[in-house]
Amino acid sequence: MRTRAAVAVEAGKPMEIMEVNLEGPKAGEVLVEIKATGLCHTDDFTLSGADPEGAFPAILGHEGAGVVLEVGPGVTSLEPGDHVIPLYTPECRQCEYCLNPKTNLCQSIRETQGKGVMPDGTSRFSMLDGTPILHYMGCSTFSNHTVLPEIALAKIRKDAPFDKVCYIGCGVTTGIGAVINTAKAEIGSRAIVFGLGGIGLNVIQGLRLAGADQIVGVDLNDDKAVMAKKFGMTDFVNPSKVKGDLVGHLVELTGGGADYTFDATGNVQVMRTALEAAHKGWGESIVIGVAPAGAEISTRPFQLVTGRVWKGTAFGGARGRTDVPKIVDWYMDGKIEIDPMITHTMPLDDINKGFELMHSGESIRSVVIY
Ligand code: NAD
Ligand code: AHE
Ligand code: ZN
Repeated sequence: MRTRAAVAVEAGKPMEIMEVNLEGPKAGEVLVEIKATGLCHTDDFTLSGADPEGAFPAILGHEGAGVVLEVGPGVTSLEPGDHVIPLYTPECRQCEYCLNPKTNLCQSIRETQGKGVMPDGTSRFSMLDGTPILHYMGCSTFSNHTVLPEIALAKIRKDAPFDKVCYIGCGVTTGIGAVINTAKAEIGSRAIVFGLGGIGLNVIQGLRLAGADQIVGVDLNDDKAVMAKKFGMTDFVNPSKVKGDLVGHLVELTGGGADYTFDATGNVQVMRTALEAAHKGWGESIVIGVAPAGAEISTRPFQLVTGRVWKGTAFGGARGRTDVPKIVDWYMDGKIEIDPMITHTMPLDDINKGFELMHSGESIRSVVIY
C-alpha cells in the first residue's frame, strides 16, 4: 500500500512529507493505522545526528496510538479493529529479560530494532523509487500507517482518545514509571526533578501520586515553572539565577539532599549535579535523559562510597503490554492528567513546526493528528 509519512532523509535537516510504499504484515506482524503521535525530544535527538544508532533515511516517531488494520500469519493476541499503542520496549514474555522481574528491557528483537529493520532483517518502508527507508525504535509513528511486531503493541480500551493517550507511548509512562517502578519513591519523600519538559512534568505527576512531601523543579526556562506547579512542584530553581554552587543550594533547600533526584534533560553536567544533590547515605539519582554520542558522566567515586546511588530507566521500567493498558485506565479514571501537557496539535504537514516549538521552549508536548 501507499501511505503518507514524514521522512528523516538526512541528519540535521527538516523531515520531508511524502508518499511512501508500505509492505503488508509478515508472520507475527501487524499493520496499524496511526491516528495520533507525540513529538518526543528523543526523536529530535536522533534527527539531529547525535544518536549513535541514528541511520537515515528513516521514519521517526515512537509515541503513537492507532487501530489495527490487518494481522500477519500467526498473530493471536490482536485482530483488526483493536486499538493499540506501539511499544519501543516490547514485551515478548519469553526472553531471559522478560522472565527476570528486575528489568523491563525485553531483548527479543532489540538488535534488529536498533538497526531500523523488522525482526526478519528487512524494512517494510520504501520510497516510491524503491529506495528502502528504515524503521525507528520499532515504531515509526511519523507515518500514517506502520507495521510492527505483535509483541510491540499494547491493546488498549476503545473509548480512550488517540490524541491524548498517544503520549502514554513514551512521555507519560517514562516519567511516572521512573518514580513508581525505578525509584519506588515512598510517601513523604523529598525529590528534585531536573528538566520540566514532557518527561519531567510526568516525573512530577508521578511524585505527587507517590505522596512526595517536597518536589523541587529545576529548569533554565522560567516559563516551565507555571505548568510544573499545577502538577505538584513545591519549589522552583532556575540554575542561571543561583549565586554560587548549585549543588549546595539544592542540598540546603532539601534539608541535606533529596531522597530521589531525576535527570530529564539529557545533559551530562546536569546528571552529575543530580547525583550530588541526592542525600548522603541513601539518596538515589535516576538518569532518564538521553545523552549524545560520545558524552560521558563523571563524579568523585566518594559520592557513591558515601551512599548515593546512580540508576537509569528506560520507558520508566514499564512492561508495555501489561502496564500501558493500566496507565490508559488511570487516565480515563482521572487518576492522572494528560490534556494540559499537550500544548500544541498539528497535521503531519506541519510536523517540523512542532520541533521548532520544542527548540524554542514554547511547547510541552506537540501531537500530530492524522
Ligand atoms: P523537553 O525538551 O520537553 O524537556 C527538556 C527540558 O529540560 C526543557 O524544559 C529544558 O528547558 C530543560 N533543560 C535543558 N537543559 C537544562 C539544564 N542544563 N538545566 C535545567 N534544565 C534544562 O524534552 P523531553 O521530551 O521531556 O525529554 C527529556 C529527556 O528525556 C531527553 O533527553 C529525552 O531524550 C529523554 N527521554 C528518555 C526516555 C527514557 O526512556 N529514558 C524516554 C523519553 C525521553
Ligand atoms: N540509541 C541511543 C539511546 C536512546 C535511548 O536511550 N533510548 C531509550 C528510550 S528514549 C525514548 O524517548 C531506551 O529505551 N533505551 C533502551 C534501549 O534499549 O534503547 C544510543 O545512545 O545508542
Ligand atoms: Zn520518547
